[in-house]
Amino acid sequence: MNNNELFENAKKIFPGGVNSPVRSFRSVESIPRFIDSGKGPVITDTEGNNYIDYVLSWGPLLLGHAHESVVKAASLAIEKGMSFGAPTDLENQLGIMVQKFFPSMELMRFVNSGTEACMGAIRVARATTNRDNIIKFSGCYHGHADYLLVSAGSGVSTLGLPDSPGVPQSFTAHTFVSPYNDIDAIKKLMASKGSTVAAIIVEPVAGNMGFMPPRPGFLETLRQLCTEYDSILIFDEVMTGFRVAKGGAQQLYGIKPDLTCLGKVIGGGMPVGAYGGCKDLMSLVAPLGKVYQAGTLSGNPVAMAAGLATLKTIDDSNAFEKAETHQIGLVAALNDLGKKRDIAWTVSGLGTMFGIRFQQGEAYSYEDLKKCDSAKYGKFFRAALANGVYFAPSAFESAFTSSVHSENELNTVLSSIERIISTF
Ligand code: KE4
Repeated sequence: MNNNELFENAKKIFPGGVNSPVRSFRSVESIPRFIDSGKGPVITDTEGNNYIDYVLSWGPLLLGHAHESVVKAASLAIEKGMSFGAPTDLENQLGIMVQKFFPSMELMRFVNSGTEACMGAIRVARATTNRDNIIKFSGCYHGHADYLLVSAGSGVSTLGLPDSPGVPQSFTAHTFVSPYNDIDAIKKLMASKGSTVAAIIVEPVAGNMGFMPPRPGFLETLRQLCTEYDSILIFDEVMTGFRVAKGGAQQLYGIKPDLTCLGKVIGGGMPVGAYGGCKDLMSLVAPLGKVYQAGTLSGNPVAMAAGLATLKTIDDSNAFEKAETHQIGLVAALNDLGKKRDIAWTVSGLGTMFGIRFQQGEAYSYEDLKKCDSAKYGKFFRAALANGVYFAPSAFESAFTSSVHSENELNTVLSSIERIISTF
């Protein structure tokens, strides 16, 4: 069956033919490519077309596709049994590796997704403060829990949804939204509501409204406000963990959140999320405390093995540095090309993630970003894809590099972009 036939079949089974909306290519006016395999920096679709991949499963694959040590570890785990619903040493080993890079996570809980991690963290924050209200920032995405689908980024923005139908008004009544990077706005909101706020949850570097770094002072202000009003500061590092730095944004900016959410890289491509923080807070979680959260496949040994092999490789090699070098080289070269060819785009990045925005100048808020030329991004995406380069199929997403994106890929990508940009 060819790609189009596969997609027609898929649409008879799944809404929009996909199992996650951002994969649908709807916002870039194209149809998704059905992928058959991946190796290193390259994915191959079912028709044998190769693409240099900058989505990398939306961030997890810092080591690229089918990394030898990850495949070997997962295969060995599979041969010993897929799942036990009982503790394994693999969970201990991965937890210790996570704590090595995120020492603020004195106690943690593995779950199966970033969504679950954010849900767990917010439940702990509400329990410890005995408060109901939370604050999130417009354009940030923290998974698809009902009360977080408010002014959310990622697929919600990609598809231009006003937020999701099916979420009762009462479920979002305790969710306040403040503009990202707006220090005065959050100070005002906390001045009026702070004593009722259980938690502020933030993407410390926003990756779900394109790539958007924090303004100087923004994260520090959140830390001060949470301390002042006894609210819990939650860093959602599902995307930024092991991406903006090995120890995430909390290491990069030297700010200690009360709770951290992780996902993506810590599973090495397998479904893993985690939330954690200081012992006092996490001791509230059942069975130690009364905050209930559970999961059949939480800490699944095969997923733990894949995550452990990934973090071990990051720990004892220069994998992260290689991926970072590629990001720096690519972003610089694309900005140079933009200046040389007078392209109205801004390419920016940090660590091993980056964003391409058809808009000039920095974007520091969701409002800024919404002014970008997403139609032009779609045209760029389609042209790049036709030339074997797979960027994020949405202007509201970030892109990622890996340790196996080498000079060779950089040169190939740049010559492809040079070729297509002349058609713009
Ligand atoms: P998951 O439930 O998709 O594992 O994680 C939710 C989540 C939480 N927090 C942040 C900062 C995230 O970026 C995500 C998920 N990211 C999207 C891409 N921006 C996942 C891709 C998708 O939805 O298919």
